[in-house]
Amino acid sequence: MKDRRSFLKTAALGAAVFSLDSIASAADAQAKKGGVTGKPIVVSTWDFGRAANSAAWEILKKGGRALDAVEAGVRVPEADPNNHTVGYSGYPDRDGRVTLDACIMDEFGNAGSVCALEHVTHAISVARKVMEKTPHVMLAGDGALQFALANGFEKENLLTPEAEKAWQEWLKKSEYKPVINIENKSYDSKGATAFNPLMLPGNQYNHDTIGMVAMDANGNLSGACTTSGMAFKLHGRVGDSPIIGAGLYVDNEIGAATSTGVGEEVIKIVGSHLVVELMRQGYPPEAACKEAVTRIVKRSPSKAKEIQVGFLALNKKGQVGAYCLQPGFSYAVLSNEQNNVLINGKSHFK
Ligand code: SD4
Repeated sequence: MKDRRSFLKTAALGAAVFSLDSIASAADAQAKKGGVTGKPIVVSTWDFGRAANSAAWEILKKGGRALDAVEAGVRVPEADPNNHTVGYSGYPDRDGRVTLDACIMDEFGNAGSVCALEHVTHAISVARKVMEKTPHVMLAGDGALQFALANGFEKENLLTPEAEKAWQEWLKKSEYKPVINIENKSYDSKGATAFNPLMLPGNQYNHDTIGMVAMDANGNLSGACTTSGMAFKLHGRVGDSPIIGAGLYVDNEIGAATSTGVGEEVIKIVGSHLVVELMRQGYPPEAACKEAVTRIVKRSPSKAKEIQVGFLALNKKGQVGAYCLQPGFSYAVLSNEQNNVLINGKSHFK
């Protein structure tokens, strides 16, 4: 049997020599060290994940279903006017239109999704309705809006004055560079070198998508992911967040994973599905996320240096792990043992 240290060494040599034996012992070692956080448990991306976790916990602590918890959880940042990367007050696309992407998945493998949805704050709840009320998985654009309005959602203006102002500012140069923030480089004294609205000093939330996965007291898993996508993107651009397997994946036998960052890179490796499949092979959550990040680096080493991508995973044992490209990716964990702690994910680049 190998200990955790030798497992990590083996892992560094690459997946080819990543024996299942070493993976299993690493998971056991993590469990012995208290890495198992048990059930119920909810985890979500970024610092705003804490408020979202608290809402989800209200349901989980009463023995409620993980699906209800993740929906309630991500509705918090969706409604937050100070959050410009999710839901209401999200930064618009380059035409000034706020378009939302979201998806949800339950313990039965059911899935629902909306992409490029306008005028409805709670894209996640529309995604859930798609899952529960239609034979489809995904509705897009006008069709998604039409469906939402037919199902009782109100038409709203999501573009707040603050977000509009940032867009107007961007229009002055209209530089088409919808880069994602790289957190540690966000607030140097000279400001960002390239204009990046997500880096504006004083912007309370320079973070991105909320991805949340949870396990309820019955041991069932669900997940939700919702975003306004990249600021000032091309109209019609859709990221990874509403794509089942890319931005989110749940397999109730194995675990669940979600992602944040530059969606194009996540889509190309079908990131969240990859993480869950790696966990099926025995990888602990962090190692699975790390391998997914490594694939992005291998595919496009120079691009990987410029962008942020983070994965967050929860396995059926209640173990949590994450890994990202750049330092600064945080995630929040709430369970009976973990009091909504904010953890900094380990990163590929230091
Ligand atoms: C997207 N993944 O639209 C989302 C945005 C995001 O960190 O998560 N940014 O590509």
